Amino acid sequence: MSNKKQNQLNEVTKSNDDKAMTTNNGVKVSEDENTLTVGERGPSLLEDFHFREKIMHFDHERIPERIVHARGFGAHGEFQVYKDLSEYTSADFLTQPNKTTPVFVRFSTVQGSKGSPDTVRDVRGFATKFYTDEGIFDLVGNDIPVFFIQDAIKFPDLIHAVKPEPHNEMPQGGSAHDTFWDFFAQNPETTHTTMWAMSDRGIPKNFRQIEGFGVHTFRLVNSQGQSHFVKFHWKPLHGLESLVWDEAQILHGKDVDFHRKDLYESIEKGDYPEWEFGIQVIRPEQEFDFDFDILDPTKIWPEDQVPVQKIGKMTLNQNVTNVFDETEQAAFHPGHIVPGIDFSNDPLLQGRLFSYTDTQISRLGGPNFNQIPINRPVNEVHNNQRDAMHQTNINKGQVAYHKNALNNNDPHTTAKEDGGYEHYQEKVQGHKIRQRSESFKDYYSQPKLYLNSLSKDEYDHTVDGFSFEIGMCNSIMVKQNAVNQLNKVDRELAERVAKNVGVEVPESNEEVDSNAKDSQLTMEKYDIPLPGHSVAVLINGNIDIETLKLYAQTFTENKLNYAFVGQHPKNISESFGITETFDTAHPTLFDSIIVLSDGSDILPSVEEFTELTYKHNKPLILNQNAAQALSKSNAKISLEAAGVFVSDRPQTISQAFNRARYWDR
Ligand code: HDE
Repeated sequence: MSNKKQNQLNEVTKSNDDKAMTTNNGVKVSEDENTLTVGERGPSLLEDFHFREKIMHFDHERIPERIVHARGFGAHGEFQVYKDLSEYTSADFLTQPNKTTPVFVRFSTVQGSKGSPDTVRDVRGFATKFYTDEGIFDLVGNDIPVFFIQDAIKFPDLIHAVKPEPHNEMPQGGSAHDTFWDFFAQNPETTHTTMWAMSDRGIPKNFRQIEGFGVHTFRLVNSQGQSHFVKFHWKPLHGLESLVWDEAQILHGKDVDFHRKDLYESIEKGDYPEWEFGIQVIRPEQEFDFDFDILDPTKIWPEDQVPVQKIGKMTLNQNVTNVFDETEQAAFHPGHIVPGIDFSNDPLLQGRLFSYTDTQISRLGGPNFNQIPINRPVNEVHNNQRDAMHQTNINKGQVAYHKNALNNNDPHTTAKEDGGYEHYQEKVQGHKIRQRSESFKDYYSQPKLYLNSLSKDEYDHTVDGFSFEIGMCNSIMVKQNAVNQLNKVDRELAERVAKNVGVEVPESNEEVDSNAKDSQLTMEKYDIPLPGHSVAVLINGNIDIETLKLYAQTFTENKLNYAFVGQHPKNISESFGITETFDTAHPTLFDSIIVLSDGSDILPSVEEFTELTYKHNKPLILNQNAAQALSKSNAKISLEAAGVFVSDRPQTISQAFNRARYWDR
């Protein structure tokens, strides 16, 4: 994190080291084990102020969780723009390549409550707070570039449909239930985003390897007042990866913290997650040049038509000191923008501009949430707002109004030329109506574009995603209606899902007649770098320390994470040993395995580990002994299959692990 925000946080960071315990009023505490009672076995006394204060504070430790995106994890970092973008914007942090802007990012799931598993099938929130010198810019985005609905007035309906059903509060952390799929079928604008969520994008491998999208169309405005329409993107420098659904489900139990742990540990180790910041730009005169409406948040701007320009880089390089104080109290808001950035008329964005401040008032207990350290801008704040719950400033002076003569009219306003925020002066005319624009009503072309652009494996996984989720519904009517919707996009998808969930294939083929593709929609466009890959080395029998050292050295050279997994924990040398056993380690927690055997029979746990790694299409390296023994065992694997390497050389990792999954196994 860069200095400015760090210094500000340091000022309020408290350590207990070498400190005497006190009450909140600063009185030193002499005893913290027993309440004040009359005699050893007598009743407790109300005058025990230390006890009452301690319990009272504890009773109020929790605050309401976020109504959506309750489950999340954050980290600090910094952002730097590559070049001066003053052609498009006057924003100081986008025009000064020498400047480092502190950021705080919170990743989240949407549906589940605060304690729900990380690896559920869901959209992921990707919210970034830029602490710029001109105030806070929050980019409150997701890892999927489109949203389920087009108008903010439908948000409560969407969320009521996807959240656990009210009569039994099930299911937790997922959309595989009747009300979501009923909403899907009755509200066709949901089709595009649902297509993404049912594909591999819905089950990301971790937070480091997701893309991020501002979703809405914003404006960039330059110092001459010229505006361009823009969409914001985050492109991960660690590639894009997903889980396999079976693996994700096992992880719900094996490690509910799978994603947050990965982020936390990567940062602790110094393997800092990084993204490039990108913009797609549409000139004002091009607004109506496309076969979609650029204000419709259920549409992408296909990158083959409007390429993403990479304009900067973000690095997350510091974990929080306290998750509640920072991550839980972080208050993001799409309405937090700075000079040089403005809104479009996207009706979903416009509604969000009300919701986020409103929700913080009940979640964070009043309108002064901006004074909480994580929410404070790094530049100074001066205005005439006063009082209210949890005021932590001491506001000096007699005057708290504008305009005034008593205080020289301070705090004074600032002209646009000197950095005052002025809204883009868009000319708007019309009748007051409640009506969806006709240009928003093509619900199916872009879902078809998405499906056409997937690889065969990605397409098959999407069929599986729909089949699981719709298959989990109880109502035959809901299942049939959902499949009828799919039939309006893609006949094959509808036929396969109908068969898998046991409903009728719709009579007529209503699919979108288009083979159009976009090259940037498949996840396979990214290479997967070796650093950060995690491998479990399974020790079957006695493997000499020199061999293990050789493997460890190769892993370290290539920045891999690794664990030696054996039957019992054992310190082989001072610096390393068998750190994990077959009881604590699990194949879903690693990206790949290497099996080293001394020629003895394969242990049942090694066999199980190997089979599951194989089933989840991950790379396997077997030494000659292990390969021989496994071929004689009952393990359900084929040594000839893709991604199974027989080798005694640690260097085989660079060949074996350059693909995350061998779908063609
Ligand atoms: Fe949100 N959303 N949202 N949302 N959203 C919230 O704000 C809301 C939408 C997103 O890590 C809430 O502080 C409405 C789109 C993220 O703290 C709430 C509408 C996108 C986060 C809220 C939307 C998002 C939220 C809940 C429709 C992607 C988590 C707690 C008009 C572009 C931020 C809170 C964090 C959180 C309302 C739609 C992303 C209730 C009314 C579209 C990443 O204010």
